[in-house]
Parts: sequence; structure tokens; C-alpha cells
Amino acid sequence: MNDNLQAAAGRKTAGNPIVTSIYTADPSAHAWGDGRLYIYASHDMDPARGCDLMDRYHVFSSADLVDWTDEGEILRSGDVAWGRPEGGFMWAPDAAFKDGVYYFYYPHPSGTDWNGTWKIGVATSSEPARGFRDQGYMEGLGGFAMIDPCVFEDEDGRHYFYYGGGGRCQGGELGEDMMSIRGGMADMEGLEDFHEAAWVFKRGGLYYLTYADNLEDNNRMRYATSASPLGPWTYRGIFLEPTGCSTTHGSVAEFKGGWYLFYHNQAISDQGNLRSMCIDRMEFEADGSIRTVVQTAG
Ligand code: FUB
Repeated sequence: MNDNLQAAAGRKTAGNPIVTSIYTADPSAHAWGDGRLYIYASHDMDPARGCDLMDRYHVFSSADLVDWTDEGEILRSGDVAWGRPEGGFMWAPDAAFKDGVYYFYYPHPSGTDWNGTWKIGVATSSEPARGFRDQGYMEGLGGFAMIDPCVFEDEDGRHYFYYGGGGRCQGGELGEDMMSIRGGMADMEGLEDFHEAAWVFKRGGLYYLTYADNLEDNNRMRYATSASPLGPWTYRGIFLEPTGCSTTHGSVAEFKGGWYLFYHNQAISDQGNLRSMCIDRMEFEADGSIRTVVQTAG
């Protein structure tokens, strides 16, 4: 544990960052309906030499967004039979729920050539924060930048899958098995300056796709909206200014009557590969635009 994390550990916080015991990034937030909100996060590892040492995931939950429980580790690279022999590289995940089963989607390379062998793995469990077992990886994806999976459940119970990086994002409808794609993937059109970290949610009948942009060493979050979960998308603007961290990655969830943005910064470590999760309120204009999120500290 480095000195900064040691100093922050145990500090009870209702502010940001929300977890001070370990480094956490890429928060994917879900309210499954049991009165708690769950965050599926990446785990940055010290020393911060890059994103290669990230080899496990933790889940965090809260009933009030103030007191957080570390539910513990749910999966590590050593649990993935098809994974890169050297492990590591467990990057931004997401989760979904259907018919009593929780699905955990995670990007991970399958070979020593980490950059050329990414897959999207799927693990399942009957519980939201423990008992996950790997089920293999998804087939039928486009084969480029297989990172940053996102699953969106529409009000009619259909699930949509998104992923991508390096300027390209694709989406498609998930099949019954939640691992195959029904009818193929398509490029998400209309996203301005897309970098990575796609996230889809719906509010007031409007679909939103949020993502990280390409501002060098200071990514912001932008968004686009559509009348359909698979676009075409209309670009709407920037809603999260730089956090001080070279990457940005966020999710949006409604919980107990409020809308919230979950993202990360480097407030504890001051190092871009040792990140910490944050939450701030989201507010919307009458036309559905997202007001710039105010980043709170401390
Ligand atoms: O955490 C590793 C990578 O950094 C994620 O996959 C990206 O979205 C960025 O946050």
C-alpha cells in the first residue's frame, strides 16, 4: 500500500472518492431492485506502472450512496481458463441481470500478445456480488478494440450490448443466452470524438450513450441521444470536464429518486493508473440535456 492510500484508508467518507481502502476505477453502477446499488469496478494495482497489473474485480454496494460495503473480490485473471497465461489486464467491466442470473462482462486478453488478443469474457452467478464463475467469451463481435463492455436493459426486457475503443463503438442486441448477438453488431453512428467507455441508459423515453473523448491526458465525458437503443445518435455535448486523470470512464444510474454519475479520478494517488471512484449528482434540462456535472471533493 503506498503512503497516500494508507493515509486515506479507513477514512469514512460521504464525499469523493467513495472508496479509500483500495484503488478502484471504471465504475459500472446498477440498482437491481433489492434496495442497494452495486458498483462493478476495475481494481488498479500498485505499483502503477501501467494497466497491466489489473488482475481482479471487486463489487461495492450501498443502500444510501454514503456507506459503502466492499463485497470483496468476484473474479481474478487466474480464474479464467481461456485467459492470458501471464494474467493481468482485467479492464473496465459491466454487469446485467436476467431470469435470476447475474452476468458479469469483462474484457481480458486470451494470449501473451495482450494487445492483439482481447476478448469479452462472461461470468455468471445467482447472486449480485459473489459466486461468479467464468462461462467463456463472447463470439460474433467485430474484432477491434474489444474493451469496455456495456449492457443496457430496455423497459421491454431486451438487452443490448456495446463495446469499443480507439474511435469506434459498436452495439447489438443480446441473444437469449446473454452471450451471443442477435442479428449482428453495428457501428454506433453520430458520436463526436468517441474514445472509449460507452455507457447506455434511458430517461423519459430518450436513450443516452455516454463516453470518454480524446482530449489528450485529460479525457472528458460526452454524450449523445437517440429514439432507439442502437442509434443513430445525435451528439449533445460534454457533461464531465477533466477530472485531473488521464482516463475518464463513467456510468449513470437512477437510485431512490435521484440520478447519479459514477466516475473516477486520481485524487488519492495523483497517478493516472491508481484511480479512485467518485459519485456526483446529475441534473437534466427540460429538453433532456445533461447539465455539466459538478465534481465534489473530500
Ligand atoms: O481501466 C483500464 C482502461 O482505462 C479502461 O478499459 C478504459 O476505459 C480506461 O478507463
